[in-house]
Amino acid sequence: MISVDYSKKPLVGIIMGSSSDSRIMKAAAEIFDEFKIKHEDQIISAHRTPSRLSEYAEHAEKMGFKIIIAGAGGAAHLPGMIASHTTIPVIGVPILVYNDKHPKKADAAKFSAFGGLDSLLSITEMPSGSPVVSVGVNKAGNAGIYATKILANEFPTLKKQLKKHKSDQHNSVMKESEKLKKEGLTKFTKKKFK
Ligand code: RP5
Repeated sequence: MISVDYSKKPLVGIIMGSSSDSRIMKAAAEIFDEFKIKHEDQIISAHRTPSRLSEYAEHAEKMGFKIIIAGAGGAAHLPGMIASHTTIPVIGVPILVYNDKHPKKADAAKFSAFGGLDSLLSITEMPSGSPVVSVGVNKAGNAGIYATKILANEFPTLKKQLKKHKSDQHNSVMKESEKLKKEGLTKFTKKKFK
């Protein structure tokens, strides 16, 4: 019997290494908002607030989170470190660092030196026995959809909504394709990317 109301009790924790990541991570929140899944969002830095890692993991377990979505850029230890503190499955979001929080600092690069590959490898190359799954660089929205799919195993309403989400995507591609066919590639592209 299902007793939890996922629209009232947060079953997902979204965390990120810095406020710089929030513009990317908001795509996950937008998916949850669309599906009316309550989520709790926090900043936890694996490097700047290391003591919060175990505290947060304990908090997540107490709250009964079923999934944690963790986004980080650069060295990106957050997803792996949280995963090492808890049995709750973690979805990592590698972030192509914006780092424009300190625009006046001489060494403030807008993007990480390795264009997000650094965080992708850091998240996916966890040692055997301590897994974290990862979406693509900056693909926080996919993390949201994936988490919704996991929750849908338990909540049939979400499964229905996901099916609709899929058919909406199908219809939107069909609509664009019709337009492209009617207008021809040259006119279509000129209008779309003017
Ligand atoms: C990482 O360093 C964060 O996840 C963020 O992507 C990056 C830059 O953070 P700030 O220096 O802008 O706070 O730990």
